[in-house]
Amino acid sequence: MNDGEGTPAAAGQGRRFGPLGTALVIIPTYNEAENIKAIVGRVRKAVPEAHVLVADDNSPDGTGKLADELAAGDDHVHVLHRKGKEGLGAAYLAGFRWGMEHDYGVLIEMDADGSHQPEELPRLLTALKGADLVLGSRWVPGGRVVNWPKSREFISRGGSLYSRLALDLPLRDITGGYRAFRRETLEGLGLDDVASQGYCFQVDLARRAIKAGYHVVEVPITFVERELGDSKMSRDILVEALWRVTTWGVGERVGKVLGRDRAAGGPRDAEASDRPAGTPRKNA
Ligand SMILES: Nc1nc2c(ncn2[C@@H]2O[C@H](COP(=O)(O)OP(=O)(O)O)[C@@H](O)[C@H]2O)c(=O)[nH]1
Ligand SMILES: [Mg+2]
Repeated sequence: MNDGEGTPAAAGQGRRFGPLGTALVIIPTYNEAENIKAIVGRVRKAVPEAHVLVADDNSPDGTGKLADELAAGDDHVHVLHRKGKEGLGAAYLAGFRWGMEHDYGVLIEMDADGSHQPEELPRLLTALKGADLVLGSRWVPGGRVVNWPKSREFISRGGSLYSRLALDLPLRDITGGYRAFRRETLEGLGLDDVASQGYCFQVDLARRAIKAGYHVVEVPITFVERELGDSKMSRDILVEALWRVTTWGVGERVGKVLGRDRAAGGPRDAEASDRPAGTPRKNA
């Protein structure tokens, strides 16, 4: 069923999509000295025409310096040095901004630890030819995780299910961080007011894309648990995700009820939520 073209998760089929521009693979890093060289090398081999941006939060273990060495020997590798640890979301937002300023047509999110296999990038890019946003998905048929403790799988599956139900999203893997965006999609998501971090950042972007009517496709991936270095997952990251997703979900429900009440009082208000599914807010 899943042939690499992906599972459509939202309306939008039949639309014509423009050609993909040059891709920028953004790799956020915090203490990934043991992984950075291998992962950049694998990306360069898997998609030689793509560029890489390492967004490093001044890692104490010298990841940024190692990235500089890679960049010095390869004009397709770039480094964004940030002041200090500000979380995954902030690093991605800075990376997106850098990529858009430098005119890349595709912006890709990928972890440094090997969990997201660069060898799967061509499949994500193929799917993006017919989509606004492609999510690498562990929880669609064909997707899987390797070497993940049951506890992590439970948290991840539970987080996606909770987000799916609370926010009414037609997606299976909502917290994953292996994604390919067309730049027009990112431009249409209103990133200026994104405050979420960690997993919540990924839920936030997926939610914005679906609500804006973009065509989002999930492509099965094999997620491999890191062998080197430590996870930065923390209790705070989980609590933030739970708190924000619940707040968004309640807010949406309240908004719907109030909208319905107002609509009952006059047709003008009903119009506001009447954009047909699959019509992007911005033409992507
Ligand atoms: N720049 C930056 N990168 C981060 C930060 N936190 C995590 N990362 C990176 O984000 C990616 C995913 O983090 P990881 O610890 O593997 O999370 P896990 O896969 O959920 O356990 C890795 O490449 C990390 O180095 C941060 O605060 N700043
Ligand atoms: Mg990881």
